[in-house]
Amino acid sequence: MTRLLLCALWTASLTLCSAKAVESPIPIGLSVAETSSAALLGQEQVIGAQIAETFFNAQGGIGGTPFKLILEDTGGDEAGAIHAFGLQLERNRVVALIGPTLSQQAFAADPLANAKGLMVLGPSTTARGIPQIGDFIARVSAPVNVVAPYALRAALEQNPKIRRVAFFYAANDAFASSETEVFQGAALAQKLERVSVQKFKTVDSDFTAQVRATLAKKPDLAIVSGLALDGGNLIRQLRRAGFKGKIIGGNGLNTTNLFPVCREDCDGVLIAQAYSPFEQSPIQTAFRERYKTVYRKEPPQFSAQAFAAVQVIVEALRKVDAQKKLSQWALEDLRAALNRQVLAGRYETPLGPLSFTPEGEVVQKKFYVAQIRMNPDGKTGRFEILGK
Ligand code: 1QQ
Repeated sequence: MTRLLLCALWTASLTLCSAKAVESPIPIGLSVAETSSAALLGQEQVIGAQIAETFFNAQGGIGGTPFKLILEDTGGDEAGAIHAFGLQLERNRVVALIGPTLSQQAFAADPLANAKGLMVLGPSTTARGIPQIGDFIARVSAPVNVVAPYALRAALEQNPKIRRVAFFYAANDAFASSETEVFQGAALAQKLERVSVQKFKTVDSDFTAQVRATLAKKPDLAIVSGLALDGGNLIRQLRRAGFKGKIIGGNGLNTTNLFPVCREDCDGVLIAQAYSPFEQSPIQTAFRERYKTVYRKEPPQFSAQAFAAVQVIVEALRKVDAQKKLSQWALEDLRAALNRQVLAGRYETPLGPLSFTPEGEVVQKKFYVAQIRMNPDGKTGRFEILGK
């Protein structure tokens, strides 16, 4: 409204009157899975991103101008992500886009944003090949090849006698397919025996056939690459069928929302982490305290990564704003400058110091492994970071 009025009075100003000028508050898109079973993961992302929104706006936003997260739900599939990304690009005119939750969605939706010069910063996409989608695609979520092997090492430390490994993966999911490749490669590198590889789908709920085939091979470690609902059900059925060995869960099981699914059978599952609530740094403490005040538990990795994604965009926007006030930029030019600035920066985040390769891959130093500890009620529990 204000801009239209100014345009009428001041038609000579090209940037102000361009339909493509940057709005205030500055719109940053957040498109993750707020609905569908992928929301077991996505809801934690919304929480982390909104904590960052309040925190950085209280510091003055971007050079005194507030920013606003614009949410468009992707649901859990490719079509939902494509639809949400379209709205962010054209209707919401966001300066950058954080999302989607799943790599499977990113491979479908990211190319649309990339083609229009809109940066997509992945808060949780970990499959091989995400930053390579295009020049405008980056992620704060360390990839499976870097993170997953930590869980295998932890399992072997806890039980050096492990020899026979069974793998399960959701073959309809890009992340799970990518993660199982990494787990299988890491196991073979450790001279372990791959006794079984079972496929399923993220929509499956009955794993009888896969569990039976696996148990026949007498593994002493099972590694599950899927999402929270299917993966949780699989673990429960594996334990109910009598499996006593160790279980590693992949990144798709990295949430306390798993607990109502596998219940007491979640106990003992090992999951690698790109975040620890116990690292000491001012920003990590600020994030952790704000999270704990509301949710009364330690923050999960997906919330921390979403916070970090917002932080990266905000700090890069502040740098761009210091060169020329954001209100003076045409939207297309700002989107391009922001992409360059994000990749050039270094950020002190709750995940530790982050930077990016020129391709948009995150550079992060420290990783952890958590073990699930269920309470005697069989419903509640926590992720215990090992060796903290
Ligand atoms: C991916 C992931 C998800 C399971 C995290 C939410 O790592 O799809 O890449």
